[in-house]
Amino acid sequence: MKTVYSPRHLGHAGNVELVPGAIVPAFELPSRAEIIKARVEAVGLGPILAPREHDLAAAKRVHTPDYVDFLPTAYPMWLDSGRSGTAMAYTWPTRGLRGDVRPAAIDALLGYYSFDAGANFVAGTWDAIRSSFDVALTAAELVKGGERAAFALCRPPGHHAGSNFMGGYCYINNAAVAAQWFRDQGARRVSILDVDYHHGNGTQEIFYRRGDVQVMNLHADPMVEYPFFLGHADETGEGAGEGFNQNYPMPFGTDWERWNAALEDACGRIEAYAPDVLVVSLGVDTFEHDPISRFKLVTEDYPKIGRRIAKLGLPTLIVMEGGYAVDAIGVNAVGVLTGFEDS
Ligand code: Q9C
Ligand code: ZN
Repeated sequence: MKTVYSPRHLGHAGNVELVPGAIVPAFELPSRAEIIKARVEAVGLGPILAPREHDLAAAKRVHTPDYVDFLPTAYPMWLDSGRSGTAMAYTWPTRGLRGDVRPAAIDALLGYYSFDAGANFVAGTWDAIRSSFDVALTAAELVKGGERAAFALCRPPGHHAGSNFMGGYCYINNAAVAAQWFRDQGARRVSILDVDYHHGNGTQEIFYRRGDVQVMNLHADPMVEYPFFLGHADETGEGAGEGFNQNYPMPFGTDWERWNAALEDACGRIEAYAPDVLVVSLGVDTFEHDPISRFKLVTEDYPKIGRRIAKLGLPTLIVMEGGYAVDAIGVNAVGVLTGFEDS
């Protein structure tokens, strides 16, 4: 399997995030992608390719143009306003406020275009976002060109980013962009399988009213886990999308047996939908030792995920999302890929 990777993610570094009661170094670290890349090399998964640059028009097929255009301006605006360090939102147009008037100040725009304080900017953030987008589309091209599968080693991740909002370390929704790109290239139906620990609220929002992109989401119950406000089992799509969104919220402590039952059900629905191509949002924050998560998958489980996905027999684009147990992230993420290759 070929991997697409860019070192331009490295500038997205030194970020901070809010945890209850404190501002701490962000869990979403540059070393995550470096350790995955090193593991790809160590196991000899296949060649590692640099991305080709793609027009941002492909991002504007799933995000609003004003949102995409805001992203490269965010940090320059932050600097122009006399600040340095991390640009972070602190106010949001929630219920009772005007969400229909785009404000002028960067302080307000950061909140206008986000649902939490988790997608922050430092000097290299836009370049990393841009490279992550290029990585996803370059890997998608490999799959379109006939590869059985390709691995987009995206950083930053994407699945919390919706049509006009960022959040949860995500800015451009790489998996959604790629799914839409496959459609625009002639795929009739695309399935997205999101196995990240957190619900992929952005991906769900983008495709919720569409029947041409099926979205399957396995994640911790949003009653008790981030992103909290979406990801319940009764969210099955709307209008033309009715029946094409499926959520599998699971309790803290979920282990392989329970998680695998959800995976089996999701795979059955994908088989019934019979898509032309599969996009996997691959998070390995389901790992028992993940510092911000509460599932109990073990290292030996990850190749089993890859084997089950391979059994679908579909052209498959695997897009990197979350996973914060840095020491194990390479073995776990690449374990999915070698499991796929072995079957
Ligand atoms: N800092 C992904 O896995 N955690 N995003 C909020 C307070 C947000 C995870 C806890 C976790 C976002 C792509
Ligand atoms: Zn996650």
